[in-house]
Amino acid sequence: MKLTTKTLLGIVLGLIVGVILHVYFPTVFKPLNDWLFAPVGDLFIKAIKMIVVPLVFFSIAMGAAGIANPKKLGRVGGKTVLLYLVTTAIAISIALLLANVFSPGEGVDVPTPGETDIETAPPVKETLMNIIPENPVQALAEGEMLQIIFFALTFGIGMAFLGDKVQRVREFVEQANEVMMHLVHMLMRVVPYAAFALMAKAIGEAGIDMIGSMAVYMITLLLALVVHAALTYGLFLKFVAKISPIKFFKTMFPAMEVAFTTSSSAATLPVTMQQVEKGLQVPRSVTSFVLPLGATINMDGTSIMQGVASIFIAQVYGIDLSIMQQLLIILTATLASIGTAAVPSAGIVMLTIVFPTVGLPLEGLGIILGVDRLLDMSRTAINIAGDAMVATCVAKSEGEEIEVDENAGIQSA
Ligand code: DAS
Repeated sequence: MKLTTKTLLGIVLGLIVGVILHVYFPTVFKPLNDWLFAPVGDLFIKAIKMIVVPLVFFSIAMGAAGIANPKKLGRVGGKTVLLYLVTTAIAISIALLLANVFSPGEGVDVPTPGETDIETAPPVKETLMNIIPENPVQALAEGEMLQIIFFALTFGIGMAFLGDKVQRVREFVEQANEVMMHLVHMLMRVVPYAAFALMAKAIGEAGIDMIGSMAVYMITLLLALVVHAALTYGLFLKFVAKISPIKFFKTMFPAMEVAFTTSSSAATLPVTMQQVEKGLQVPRSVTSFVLPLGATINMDGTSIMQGVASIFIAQVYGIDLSIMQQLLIILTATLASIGTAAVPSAGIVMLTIVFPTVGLPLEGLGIILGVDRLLDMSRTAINIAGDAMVATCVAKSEGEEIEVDENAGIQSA
């Protein structure tokens, strides 16, 4: 049975068990939660925490090394990275705006886990002042995520500038990154069981209201994805690439379909390239750099999930996030997108960077994990659409003629 199907089954069973226990057998729920649901959920969260520090370091160092060398980056690369970071920041801003408007987490009250509360999060100014780690080893040991990101970015930039002189270091980082991505893949195989336990725990604790809150969370996220694609991409396509957004999305639909079904930008890359080159007439000289880079470091859909999820979990635990903290979410999620692997559910793992930065308990992952598989499919489709949009804008800015041929490339099924 496919992982997606198994996860869906885990979600539905968790929902049913949670409702039955909460409504009819509350006395039975507590021991079951103490001995089954909570331990399974805690072990899964601990496994994510185990892999996130090396995963973030190696993936962000790899991402930075791929973009940082001005000699290689050049004009096209500079424009590409700038557009990727700008559209990601816009994506998160849209996510935070809609999440504050729809307030998906209002109305349910889940007890904040004992050892984590908002007071432990340092003030934003202090966090930003401490972004440069005085002792990178200590930062890695203590899981200081923003410091790890900064160190990984500088390490990757150093690798890029030294080029072939540090080929063996680069190979080590590449292989270590492969290992960490495989661990993510292995960890995701237990998602169906973790989703069942965490869903039963969440519904058993918060009751039926939680189902409604999760529905609002999903709707808010999906709406933010649509607004970002229609508004942000629509405006860039119309006024920068000077092509019809409707024709763009019709041409990219086959690639978005593959992204939706695979939940992997990396697996979709060959189809993305085919559609952008044949359907949008973007030359290989642009696609060969912009699209593989985008699949690695540009994930607007993922950043939207991280923005909406942060507000949702803060509201569920009754934590008020200041505007400054929400701005810190934009910075952290934008930087985290550089390191998010282009594989299924990678975005949920990278939430372990965003949450601690603003003092949100990682246990909140358990509340959204259950429904994440469905949302991963949608956000991955937006991730690749963003890559294609930037490739089109960069090609146009380089003087290439963009003629949309909707009938070229793979026809949608
Ligand atoms: N599934 C990831 C991708 O391939 C995105 C994510 O997990 O958020 O783009």
